[in-house]
Amino acid sequence: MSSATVPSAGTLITVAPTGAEVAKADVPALPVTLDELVATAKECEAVGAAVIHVHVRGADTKPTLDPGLLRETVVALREQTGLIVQLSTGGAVTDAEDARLAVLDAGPDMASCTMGTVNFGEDVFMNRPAFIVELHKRMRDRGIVPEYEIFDLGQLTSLARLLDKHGLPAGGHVHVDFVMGVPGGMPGTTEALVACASAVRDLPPGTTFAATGIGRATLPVLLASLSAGGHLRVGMEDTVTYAKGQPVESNAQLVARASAFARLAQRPPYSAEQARALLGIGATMIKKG
Ligand code: KMH
Ligand code: ZN
Repeated sequence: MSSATVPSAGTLITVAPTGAEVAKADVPALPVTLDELVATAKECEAVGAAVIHVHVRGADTKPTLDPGLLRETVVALREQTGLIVQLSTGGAVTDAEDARLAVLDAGPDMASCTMGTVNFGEDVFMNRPAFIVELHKRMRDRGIVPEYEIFDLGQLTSLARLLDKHGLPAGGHVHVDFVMGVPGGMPGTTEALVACASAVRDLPPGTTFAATGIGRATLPVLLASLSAGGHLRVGMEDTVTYAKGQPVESNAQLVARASAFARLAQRPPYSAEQARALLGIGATMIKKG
């Protein structure tokens, strides 16, 4: 067994509270204002989240990459929580590359970096090779730790090629997130997760992975990831249904369930401090307080 597949003693839980696809009008519990986002972040930290994956919404509740709002959001989350702040560079499928690259100017601890183009329902989530290289390099230049988002098995091969050619990310640690069950990407099944977890062996030693399942794939993916030694991402970006016919009440409800499963698996949630050590996020980053 390579070091990449040795289960961690604890579980890194990331909350993805908002995303760019769910409409506030359809899901009133979705956090869209800065106050709602900070309140959600505090609740989720209290029940076991260590990382927050952030998409912001404008005053019209629609997704935006407004640079001022992104900066304000990073500052507010740093001031009011101890969470690791990960900004989405994926944005919405309609966002331009320049605006997605400019997300890094907000100075987050982490940012997402999707490893390939994928069909996304009826849309296309575009990630050209040259764009990925630019994201990877700019993050390293600024000391921002990437979370490589993997929507399909072959994207892990693309990541191996990227790292071979352009070197390791800031902090030297590689962390990937399998986003499973997007219509157009890989399915949210145990078999697909095992295939991805096995392919992690082709990445640098010590590479860690998390997984999230979209919609009804949430629970199968959560359980498969825990049993395969992986970490977890949950949140209303990925599912707005807690159980059949039962809408999610809050992001904290999803984080609390993930924490409970992690404890049952005897891999309790990592604190944000433990997560910083795991992910290679510098101690010099501004922290709460
Ligand atoms: N909203 C999706 C098109 C990311 O955050 O980096 C892209 C996404 C991935 O959510
Ligand atoms: Zn996202």
